Amino acid sequence: MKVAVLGPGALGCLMAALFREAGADVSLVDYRPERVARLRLQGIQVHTLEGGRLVIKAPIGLGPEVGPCDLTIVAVKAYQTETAARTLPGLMSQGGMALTLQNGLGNLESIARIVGPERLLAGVGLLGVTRQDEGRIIYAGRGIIYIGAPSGSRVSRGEVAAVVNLFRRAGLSCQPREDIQAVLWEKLVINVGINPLTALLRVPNGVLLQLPEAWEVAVAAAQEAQTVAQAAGITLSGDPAARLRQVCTDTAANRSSMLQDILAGRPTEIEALNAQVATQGRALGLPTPVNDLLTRLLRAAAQSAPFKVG
Ligand code: KPL
Repeated sequence: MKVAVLGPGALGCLMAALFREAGADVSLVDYRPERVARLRLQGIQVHTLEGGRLVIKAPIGLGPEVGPCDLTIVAVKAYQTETAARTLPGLMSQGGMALTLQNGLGNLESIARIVGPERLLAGVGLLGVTRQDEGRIIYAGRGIIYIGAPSGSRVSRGEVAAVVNLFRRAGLSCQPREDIQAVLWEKLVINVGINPLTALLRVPNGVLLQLPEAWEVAVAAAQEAQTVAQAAGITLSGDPAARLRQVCTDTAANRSSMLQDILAGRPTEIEALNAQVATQGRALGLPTPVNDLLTRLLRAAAQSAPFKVG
């Protein structure tokens, strides 16, 4: 199976490196020629918390150099999905699949607008991976990846199983899910709790468990998201606080993706996370005051960057 990974961020580099290590035919795709040249030279460096370091030279190219691929993994930030999706027709083979492994809601819809829903897969990863620098990442938390065909997709169970096996051969723990829409929401419930709080307070995920006031806000945001999901007809089992606690424990040393974005001065994924909960809550007549406030604070944090003191 020929695979492209779209986006050389933390997750994209990790996927390309692990697939390449496992002998898969994988290429990393970027849109910036200077970065492609640098990454070709230096390779991808994967550091582990135990002090291990791997340098992997996976093929890296601009979109038009790479296709046609049987599987294209979209691993860009949610705010880049619309732009990245425009490269998909040139990357996907006839009958090829596109798999979004992104945070938040709205990515599937943006991709479907360009290539249609029929060959789409959604994936949800609970991994801790931090981008240290260009092409240099820390693999901080080994979690699970769920993959499934969302509604409107015609990807068969056998094809899902083949993709799941590809991930497993790369050493990742991966499971097929028929209810991937619910899994996307389960991850959203976690992200709306952990990401904005860790970004505002500038702490790794595990520290939230030691800050009772921050923890209460994180749990309240997650609970609002779960209520909105249920009102939207998505059945989520279990207690959001327990789920948050588990992920904070499993990825304790990890810097959330939103914290990494804030520290690097990049836009954050707040619009695909807490803002989505607020918008969908409003449409369903449900108040979401905690998600509203966190959305505003993160928007303000981004706007305040040029005025920072100290
Ligand atoms: O998905 C994540 C993120 O940082 O975006 C978690 C699971 C919270 C890991 O940090």
